[in-house]
Amino acid sequence: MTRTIRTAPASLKSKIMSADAAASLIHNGATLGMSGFTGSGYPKAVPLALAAQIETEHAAGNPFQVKVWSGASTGPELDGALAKANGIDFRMPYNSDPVAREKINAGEMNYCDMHLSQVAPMAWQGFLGDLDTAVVEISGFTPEGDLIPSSSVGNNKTWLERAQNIILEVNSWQSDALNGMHDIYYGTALPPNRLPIPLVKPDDRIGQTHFKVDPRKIIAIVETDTPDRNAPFAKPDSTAKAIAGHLLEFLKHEVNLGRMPAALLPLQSGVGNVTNAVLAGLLDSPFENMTSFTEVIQDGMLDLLDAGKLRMASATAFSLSPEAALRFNADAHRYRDKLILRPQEISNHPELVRRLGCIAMNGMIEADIYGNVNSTHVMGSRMQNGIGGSGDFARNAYVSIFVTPSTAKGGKISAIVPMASHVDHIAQDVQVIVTEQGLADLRGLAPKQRAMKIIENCSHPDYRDALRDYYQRAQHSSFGKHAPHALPEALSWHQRYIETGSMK
Ligand code: 0RQ
Repeated sequence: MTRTIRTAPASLKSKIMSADAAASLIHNGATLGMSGFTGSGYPKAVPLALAAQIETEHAAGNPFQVKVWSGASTGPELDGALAKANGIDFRMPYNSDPVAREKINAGEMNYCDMHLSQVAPMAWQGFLGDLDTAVVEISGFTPEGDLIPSSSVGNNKTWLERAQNIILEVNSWQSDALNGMHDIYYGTALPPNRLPIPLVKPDDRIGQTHFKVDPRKIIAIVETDTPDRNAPFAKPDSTAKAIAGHLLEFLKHEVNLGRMPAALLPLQSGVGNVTNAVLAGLLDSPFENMTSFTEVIQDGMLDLLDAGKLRMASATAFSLSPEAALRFNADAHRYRDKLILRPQEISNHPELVRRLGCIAMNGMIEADIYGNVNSTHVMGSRMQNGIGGSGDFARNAYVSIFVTPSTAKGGKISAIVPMASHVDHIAQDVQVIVTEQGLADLRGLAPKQRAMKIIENCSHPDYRDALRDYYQRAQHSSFGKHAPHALPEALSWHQRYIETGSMK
């Protein structure tokens, strides 16, 4: 194992500068490829300095905006600060920052929400345009001048290769033990030269531990010592525990019927409190020797590793609470051999998700009575976060599961609606729906059979009669009787919420 060094090799020492000096190398209109995925491994100093610079330019009456590409969500020092400064003209492929969300929903920021596995290939295909500067956090250099990745890999390999210039932030807050944890695969190519990806088990290593970089492209190195965003998880409440309980019963049932091995299949778990609660539920389950092939490593996965329930996890990033991040940093050498971080085009690759047979578990905004799922657009028009990796996994999983409380906003919204106000996951990609009310196994069912299960098993009692009533009437009035709908009443629930603040 090569030794981690925090400081730049002698040949790059002249590139070390302040964040302000590095930010001044970024020009109005630039396209920036930022590191960062679910609040980990994003640059923290240069974006803040750039935001201040943008505010100064705006105060002087000068236009200044940039295009920001990333892995997924970043942190307040990046998306928050740049959005607040009105500094982002275009953002892709995922955002969860509240300030940026408001700008997007006010129609003031162009946002291109993409499947996370498709970002790097699309950058190589040229559809996204040129990349001016990569701004990438690393945890150090090797003595040979290669880059030791940080707490997320995301699209960094692609940004480092595609960008004309590179600004590096070397963050000494990141654990030394990250060195050796990553698996950076350099074998991707565009058709007609694309080859099978040689990964057949979640723990296979198919690449190298460090990023290659052309040192001539490095224009600045900034030293930082700042924690990742690390949002806390809520303690599982009774709703989350009930959802986890239904899901665990389902998995036990699948094993008993011989449809899944006793160690299950590689788990993919989306972000959020409910999916974290499911991981907590697995602690007390009979499953041993589990693996995970997923996007993010959450608190629940560290617990499963500690308990010896999870053998290993493959992801592209950490997404830990502040306490879990401290726990990881204090003991990172122990976790290192059980965790692999890969580029997101590999962690989320449809070929691999399908080959490994992942159990995909993702959150959602709403589902309709036929099982179409909306993960992104509240009331059909307001962007919450983005599709993230849910589509990469849902379409290709061995079994695709969506979880949600049956109501939102204190019961004023039903998560089961007559017709989804926006569809991210078509009914064919949605095999199981779970709420605290129960579980609907939709595999092999026709639309009308699905509707009965979803209404009876998953909807909240406050809305169940109204859903039954809608469905009955739709069967009489519908143009076609395959998946009956009463139009335009189908979306009247959403309109009622917009007009009165409640779907009731
Ligand atoms: O809003 O924060 O203003 O109160 O949505 O909802 O219940 O806390 O649930 O954290 O699991 O998020 C779909 C957003 C669920 C998430 C979504 C409101 C609710 C609250 C959050 P407030 P909860 P979660 C891998 C997979 C897409 C990306 C993905 C998500 C807020 O799971 O972004 O799957 N998924 N990635 O009040 C109106 C409804 C609502 C609603 C919830 N029906 N109507 N508002 N909310 N349901 C990870 C990555 O790809 C990085």
